[in-house]
Amino acid sequence: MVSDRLSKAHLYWARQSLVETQRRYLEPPSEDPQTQQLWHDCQQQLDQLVTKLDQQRVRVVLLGGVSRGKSALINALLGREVMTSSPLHGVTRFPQGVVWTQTAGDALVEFVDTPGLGEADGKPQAAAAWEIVQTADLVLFVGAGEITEEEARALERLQGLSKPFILVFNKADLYPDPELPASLAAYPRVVVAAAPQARQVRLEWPDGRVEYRWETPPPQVEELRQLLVTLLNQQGRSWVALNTLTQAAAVEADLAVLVVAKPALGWGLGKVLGVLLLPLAGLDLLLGAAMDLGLVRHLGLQYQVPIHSYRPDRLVWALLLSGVGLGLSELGDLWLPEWWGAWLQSLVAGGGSLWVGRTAQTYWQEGRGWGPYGIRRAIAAIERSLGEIEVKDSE
Ligand SMILES: Nc1nc2c(ncn2[C@@H]2O[C@H](COP(=O)(O)OP(=O)(O)OP(=O)(O)O)[C@@H](O)[C@H]2O)c(=O)[nH]1
Ligand SMILES: [Mg+2]
Repeated sequence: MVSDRLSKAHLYWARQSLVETQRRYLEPPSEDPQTQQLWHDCQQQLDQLVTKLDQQRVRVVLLGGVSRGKSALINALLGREVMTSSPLHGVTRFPQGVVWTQTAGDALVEFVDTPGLGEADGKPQAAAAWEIVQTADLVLFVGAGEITEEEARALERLQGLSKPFILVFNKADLYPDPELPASLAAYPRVVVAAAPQARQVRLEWPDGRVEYRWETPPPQVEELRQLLVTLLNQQGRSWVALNTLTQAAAVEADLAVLVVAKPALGWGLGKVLGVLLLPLAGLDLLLGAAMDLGLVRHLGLQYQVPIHSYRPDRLVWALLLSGVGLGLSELGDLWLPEWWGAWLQSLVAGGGSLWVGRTAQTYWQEGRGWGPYGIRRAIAAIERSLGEIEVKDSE
């Protein structure tokens, strides 16, 4: 678990990373109106993500099958009836958010209720629920009793999203000891009763009268509430940072394809001509190395990315092997007829340039995410410092 200071640092890092990304794509990459429109949309999305970060609001989305008590759980956590909860199936039709004014801690939290999954003819509702899950910083998956096949599929999909989530087993009054499939044993889970059923109690008075009354027990959500208070205040901001960066990475991927480096034929052609014309093998090698390095730098300038430490080995190997290949081809002069040797050298020189160019392109492209304040680098670092969610056993 991270401290709240580290969590704030994550938020700061994510913000810098977003601003840096926006700066990197400050100008539309071409005059083409379609490209300009796409660029504009992406910039707008990044603006929205920066605003989301600045609000520091942790979004907790409740997801689960119909009638599992998602809406009732929000009401129980808030201590007031905000969401409509009813025995009818499919009561919640659209995602709906409400801010949680906590008594402890200073993280701003928003609960989002979603339509139940698996309602007959409820495809658009389920799609809306999954769409909102994409924006969640934490997901509470609400089940009650045995996990159905539909719920197991939803959980599998949720696991694939790599978002923090907690399994909440509701209706503890009906299912006090819910069975958990082995595949989910590693996930944090809490058992609650958001709206326990009224039960009949028998009262015996001193005068011998016996009375039967219906009593509704209070909700049992304290364990979950405590867990949320602790988690959200300590690492809620890290989750916001992580989730915003993940969304920004998708936007950046869209932006990245708009910027295509112009083919740098000059460097390859210069190298081939030089190798053909220069009389000494040593000069060929020097020129080859200079041209390869020039090509790498030229591409780097086009992508406007600083030198970075993510997988430089591939580039170093490409440069080395291009040089070694050229060196070996020079030996062809010893046993090939004169012009054949020259052809071999120019072929190897050109091939080397092509390879170095391709590898450099990948290196610089990846550098956008992995360089200083790169989105990928920030995501990896935050993920490393965030631990698993721990739920202490109350027994
Ligand atoms: N026995 C029992 N019933 C509960 C509990 N929590 C909720 N319910 C009942 O379950 C029913 C469904 O609750 P909702 O809150 O509407 O469930 P939901 O998951 O929001 O349902 P949809 O919006 O239709 O998907 C209601 O009748 C609730 O009173 C609980 O802890 N115990
Ligand atoms: Mg509901």
